[in-house]
Amino acid sequence: MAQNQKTKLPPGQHAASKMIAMPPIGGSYPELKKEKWKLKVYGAVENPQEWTWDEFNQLGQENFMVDFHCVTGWSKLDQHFFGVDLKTIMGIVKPTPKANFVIFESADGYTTNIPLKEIKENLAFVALKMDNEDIKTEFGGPARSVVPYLYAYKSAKFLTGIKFSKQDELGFWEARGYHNHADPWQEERYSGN
Ligand SMILES: Nc1nc2c(c(=O)[nH]1)N[C@H]1C(S)=C(S)[C@@H](COP(=O)(O)O)O[C@H]1N2
Ligand SMILES: [Mo]
Repeated sequence: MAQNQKTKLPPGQHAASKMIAMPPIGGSYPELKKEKWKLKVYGAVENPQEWTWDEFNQLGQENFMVDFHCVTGWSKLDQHFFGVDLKTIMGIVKPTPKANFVIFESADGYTTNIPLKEIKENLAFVALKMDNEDIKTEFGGPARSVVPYLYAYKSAKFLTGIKFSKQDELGFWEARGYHNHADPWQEERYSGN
């Protein structure tokens, strides 16, 4: 497919030919079997949910082709995912007026935070397939969030919870010096810039 990659590559990034699995924060991969996996969506919402794998797979699913920018410098352009749009999820759980932030929670203890206003205005989804296959453990399977308009540390692997929160809660890397906003086009890599 012909494309002008330059216009898709944020400053300071280089194009990688494929996704690179970054080791999880704890060092070891959580064992998450689909049969036991659940996604809890809770907090400031009218209809909290705890979906099983089968239930979650019955929600409307879509294909996504997105660019994925890792803060360490590589970008995978045009990466295919298949999954459930956050807008579909929010249409069911219905965040209340008290909800200001979305906190993504992972089985390895990882968390990341994004303002709800931005989630409403940008693409964000829960991926269940990558390149038409189940998401491999090293890439965060069985389900991961993907928020392509921000650096990849805002995309939680091994996703098990989505909390709608009144207050901001710094995530794992956000609390350790990474930029709380993480816009790759503004090179918001570290807090303080
Ligand atoms: N649960 C979990 N999610 C995570 C991480 C992690 O350690 N644990 N690392 C983050 C970081 S820093 C990056 S760059 C991306 C890497 O995703 P990849 O391994 O699919 O490239 O996952 C993000 N999500
Ligand atoms: Mo990262």
